[in-house]
Amino acid sequence: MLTILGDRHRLHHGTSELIDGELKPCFEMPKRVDIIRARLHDAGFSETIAPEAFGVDALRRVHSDAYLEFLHDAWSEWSALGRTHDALPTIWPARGLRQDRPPRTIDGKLGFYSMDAGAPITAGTWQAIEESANIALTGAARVHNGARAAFALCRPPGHHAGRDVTGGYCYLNNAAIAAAHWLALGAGRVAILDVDYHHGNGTQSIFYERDDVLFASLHADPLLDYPYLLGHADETGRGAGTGYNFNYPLPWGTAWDGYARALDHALGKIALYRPDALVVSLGVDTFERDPISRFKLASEDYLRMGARIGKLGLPTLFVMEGGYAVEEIGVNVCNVLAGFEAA
Ligand code: OKP
Ligand code: ZN
Repeated sequence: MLTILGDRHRLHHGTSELIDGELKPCFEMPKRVDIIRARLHDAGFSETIAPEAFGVDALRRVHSDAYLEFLHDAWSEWSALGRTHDALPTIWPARGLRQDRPPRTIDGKLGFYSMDAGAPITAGTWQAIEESANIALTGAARVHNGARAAFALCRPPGHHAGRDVTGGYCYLNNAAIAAAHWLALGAGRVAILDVDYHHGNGTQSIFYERDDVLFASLHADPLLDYPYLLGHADETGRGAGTGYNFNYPLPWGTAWDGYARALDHALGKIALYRPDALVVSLGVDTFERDPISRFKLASEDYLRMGARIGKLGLPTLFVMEGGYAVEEIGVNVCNVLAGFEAA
């Protein structure tokens, strides 16, 4: 399995996030990539390459110009006020507030472009998110050029980021950017399978009215868990996108049997769609000992997950999303890749 990885993710290391009403150390940390890299090496996945630079046009297929400009300039505008700690929003564009007049000052912009306080901006955030997107783009290009599959070791993750909104550790939607690139390279249909514990609200919203990208997501029921405000089963797409969005909200405590039933259903929908390529938003926060999640998948289950995805026989790009049981994240990710290759 070809892996695309880089070092600039290290420039993004948020200090704290709001958990249960307290500021606690960020779960989304550079060590996640270190552990995955070490395990890739031990598991014999030694074919690694650095990302190419794709430029802003590849990002503009998914994100608005104003949002990209905001992300690019946020740290300099924040630090110009003498602030040296992470930039976090203090207001959000909730019901009843205007969505059409971006504020001019940085505190207003942070709120306007955020869904929560889960995506701190630091001095190196732009460099890190730009490289993370380039990692996904390089992976899509490699698979388009004939590789059976690739693993984009993206960090920060991306699936909560919408066209013009950050949230849940996400800034640029790497999986969506990869899918859009595949279409630009000539693919007619791309499917995205999101197996992260949390619903991929950003990815869903980006492609909700389109029939050239099918989105299927297995996740904790949004009535119970983050992101709370999207991911129900009755969200099936709109306009041309009607019938191309599939959500599988699952209860807390879901273990392999219940998970596999939903996964098989999702894989069946993807097979019927006959996509030219598959992007997998690969979160392993479904793991039984994940510190912020409540599913019960065991490490061996990730072999089974990878094998089922591999049986589709599609050109496939795995894009790293979540997974916070840091010591076990490498084993779980490599099990998905090994199961895929064995299928
Ligand atoms: C990002 B990804 C739990 C708070 C959860 C945000 C979680 C973001 C997950 N008490 N905060 O989908 O893995
Ligand atoms: Zn997650």
